[in-house]
Amino acid sequence: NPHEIERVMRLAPVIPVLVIEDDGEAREVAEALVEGGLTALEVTLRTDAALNVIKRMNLVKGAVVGAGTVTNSRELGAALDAGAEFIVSPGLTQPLGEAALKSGTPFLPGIATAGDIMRGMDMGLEHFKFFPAMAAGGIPALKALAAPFYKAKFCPTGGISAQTAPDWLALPSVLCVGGSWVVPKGASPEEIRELAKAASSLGA
Ligand code: 3PG
Ligand code: 3PY
Repeated sequence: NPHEIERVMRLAPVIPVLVIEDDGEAREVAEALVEGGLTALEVTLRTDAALNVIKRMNLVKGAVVGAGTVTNSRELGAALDAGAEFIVSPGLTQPLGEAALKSGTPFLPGIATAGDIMRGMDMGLEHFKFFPAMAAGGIPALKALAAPFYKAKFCPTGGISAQTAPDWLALPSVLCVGGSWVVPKGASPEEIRELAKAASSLGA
């Protein structure tokens, strides 16, 4: 059920956007994030290791592992075969939207304009990633878009930091934010756990 994405969006205030090159690190990164309170994990399909990362993170108790950067139905199929429990895309095309709905997997497509939202609503979707959140106009842009589409719920992602996340989370249309800041390149599991802890208490 595509609306089950709302359950994923409500697991924690922040969905870490993960770009992991080495699947040997997957397990300890996921464990650190879950220990810190972030349980919805978005593994982007931007590295050769990504599908193996999804498989390995799925072995971590409490982790709800999704795939990000899913841009077409071929990638959707690969992500689902790897065990992705939700699907995130930077945008929304008709072929991807239809394939995602047919799969029944919780689906969070990216939108940046009123037309994007209308295309999603035509498909019965009400939950969207606002991407790229800062570059597409930041909080004023999302507020303006959320006014006419008052039923829509958003996960802004792109250029959001620990410092700016609380302002986004204060918007009634925002259920969570996405960001890469909780897993900086080269960070140790301890550092990731601390960043996750701070992120999981935002907006509380
Ligand atoms: C991305 O595309 O990598 C995500 O939007 C995360 O962006 P960020 O690095 O700005 O958080
Ligand atoms: C994605 O990679 O899925 C995005 O939407 C950008 O973070």
